[in-house]
Amino acid sequence: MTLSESAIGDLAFQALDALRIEIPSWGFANTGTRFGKFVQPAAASTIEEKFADAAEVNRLTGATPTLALHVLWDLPNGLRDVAAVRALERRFGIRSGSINPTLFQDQEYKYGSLANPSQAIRERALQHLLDSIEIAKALGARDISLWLADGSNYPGTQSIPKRIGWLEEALCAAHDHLADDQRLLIEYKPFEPAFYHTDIADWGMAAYLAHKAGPKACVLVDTGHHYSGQNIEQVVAWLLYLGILGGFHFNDRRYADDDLTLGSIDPYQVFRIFHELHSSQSKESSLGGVAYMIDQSHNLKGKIEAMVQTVVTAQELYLKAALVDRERLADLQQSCDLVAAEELFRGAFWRDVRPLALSWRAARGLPADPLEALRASGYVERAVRERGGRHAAVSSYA
Ligand code: PSV
Ligand code: MN
Repeated sequence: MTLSESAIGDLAFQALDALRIEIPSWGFANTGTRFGKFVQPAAASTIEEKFADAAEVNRLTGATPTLALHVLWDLPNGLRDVAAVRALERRFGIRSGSINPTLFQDQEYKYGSLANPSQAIRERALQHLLDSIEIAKALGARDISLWLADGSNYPGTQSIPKRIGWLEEALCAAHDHLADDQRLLIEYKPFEPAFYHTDIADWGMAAYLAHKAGPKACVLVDTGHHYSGQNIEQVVAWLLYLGILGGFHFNDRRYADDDLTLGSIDPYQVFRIFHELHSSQSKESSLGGVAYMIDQSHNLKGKIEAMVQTVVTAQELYLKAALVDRERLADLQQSCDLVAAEELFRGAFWRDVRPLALSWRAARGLPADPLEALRASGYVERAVRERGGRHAAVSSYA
């Protein structure tokens, strides 16, 4: 390593000061698998409770000032709920983050939303997307994060090219509706709930649609939305190179969209993704920077605990990647000194950055050990007492 200790300290503080991660409102609510829900007594069931939980995570980690909202789950009355959300923002010191249109749960969407063969249903879905953009404007939220469950289950049952055309139309209309400083983030997913074809299945399709929609549209990478073995950091490097990476939904996975806590299965992959972000000459997308968001749903771990664990893991892995000696690495890459290059890279991954994170927390007035501080605060026990009675046992098997 050629970096001096003081340079390492400065880089570490810069990195941790810069890292802001958005947490999802739905990560605090009761969720489950398609076989049923395991209800947690401390789970949030109102938007007020979700804001309270987000504020607690931010108090403990100092890194999560915004909360992603899903329109039908959090603002079921649309624009009429905006004033109440603004009041919660002031009360809890947490701002609304990305606004996620909910285009997958209504019965009409059985055969798709923006790519449904029925013009009336497509129009209805587009209207929801436009309404979501209006909500984002009213909340001062920059990003509209779009994920569609659209696709089909059986070969020959839908026209793939027609559906591409319908998507293009809708996304262009949505793009026209954005304010100058807003962005449309297009998320892809290879399968689930559609199992034969998904209308936006990979980063290439998302990038094409973003390109067609206009300069304020970019791609959102959900780390769980890839086939096993896919080189996600290469996807990230390409999107950065193209200037079209808008943001992330971070989570970890063993098989598919498992929504596990970040780095729980493969921390090296998260490190490699962060390395690409730190290395990029064009960290900025076409408009604004890359938004780091978490998209997890904790069914077995305590929700707030799991969120804190993920944020702390993200901070540690981001820090490790920030400390890669990139100048030296570039020389080693240039001279094709493979083993030395790999050892430098791996060495940065294995560096114990926890003492650096600890000094950063001390300097910023944050708890030394956020998980321990959560336990000591009694926050979860209070939530159990206040919220527990409201959660009736829910079980379903579909
Ligand atoms: C879909 O699997 C997804 O990743 C999308 O981001 C949704 O908005 C989110 O999960 C919640 O269902
Ligand atoms: Mn997602």
